[in-house]
Amino acid sequence: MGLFQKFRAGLQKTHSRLAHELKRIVTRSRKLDAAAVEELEAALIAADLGLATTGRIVAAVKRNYETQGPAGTDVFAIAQTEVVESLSAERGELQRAPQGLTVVSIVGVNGTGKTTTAAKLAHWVGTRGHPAVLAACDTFRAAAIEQLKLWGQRLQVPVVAGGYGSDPAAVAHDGVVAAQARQATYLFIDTAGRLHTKQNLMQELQKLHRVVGRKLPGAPHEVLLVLDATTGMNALNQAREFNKAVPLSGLIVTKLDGTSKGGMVVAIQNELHLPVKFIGLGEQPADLQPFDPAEFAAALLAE
Ligand SMILES: Nc1nc2c(ncn2[C@@H]2O[C@H](COP(=O)(O)OP(=O)(O)OP(=O)(O)O)[C@@H](O)[C@H]2O)c(=O)[nH]1
Ligand SMILES: [Mg+2]
Repeated sequence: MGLFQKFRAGLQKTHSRLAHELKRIVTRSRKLDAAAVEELEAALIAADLGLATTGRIVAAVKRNYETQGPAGTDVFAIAQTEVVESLSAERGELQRAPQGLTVVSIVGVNGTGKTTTAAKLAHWVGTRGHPAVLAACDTFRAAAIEQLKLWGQRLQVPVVAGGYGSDPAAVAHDGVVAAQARQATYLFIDTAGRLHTKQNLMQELQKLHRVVGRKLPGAPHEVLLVLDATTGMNALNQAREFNKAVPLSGLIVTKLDGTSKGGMVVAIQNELHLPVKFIGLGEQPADLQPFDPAEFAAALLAE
């Protein structure tokens, strides 16, 4: 399956609802009267595209209509262009240290998809010729270590783990040592789910990053916050608060296959000025994909 098809399949819920609405509005109101403009606005906001991007799309549609009339106004194409433009400010590639090991810390609130995403990322870089190691730094939740080990077995990625209740920073430290010994390109650190309001847990995360940085200057090279798309705009607040405690380098939005509000990716990137680096479109390893604004916009807004 090509990237567009993957995005298309994963964004099906958002796409079918949004496209259906847009089609209904344009076919019913060829004149684009005030009521139609309002409906257009409502449909875009319902997909969680956010006020800024919605405003851009509506303004562009109006402008186009005034200069070219209904025949020249392709709402789908205009919306695609505006979505791509509003996403183009941030660069979304997974970083790579200038030399040696690249350490990527995966953080977020409970259940957003951190463990699955860490495993999928290890697989993703592995298929591109970059060996990875996983560090099981969720030493808190029952079965969290086994869950990551199982992924490691399934994807043939080595997993560094300690015991339950052990210090996550110590496991991360051991992860760096093991990854360097194996000459791995990437170390993905799976951290425990935590609420941004729990100060002691945020401090634990800061300590983990400090310890890793002491072992390998420059690390962690990426701190990626995993957000669950089905939580909608709650994710925005999570991201703001996490970013205050541990500076983030990017976002990963998971479970886009489970929501009709996939436009939240656009709103969140615009609000936070943090790049969305990957998106999760399902539970299989290949369902994690690098975020490509053009493919995303095309899949979201195909007619
Ligand atoms: N449909 C869908 N499910 C996903 C996606 N990403 C993760 N999941 C599922 O979400 C559930 C939680 O995933 P985990 O990786 O365990 O989440 P976590 O953030 O590590 O959870 P905690 O460690 O408990 O905080 C699992 O059932 C995953 O299969 C996705 O992109 N799409
Ligand atoms: Mg987990």
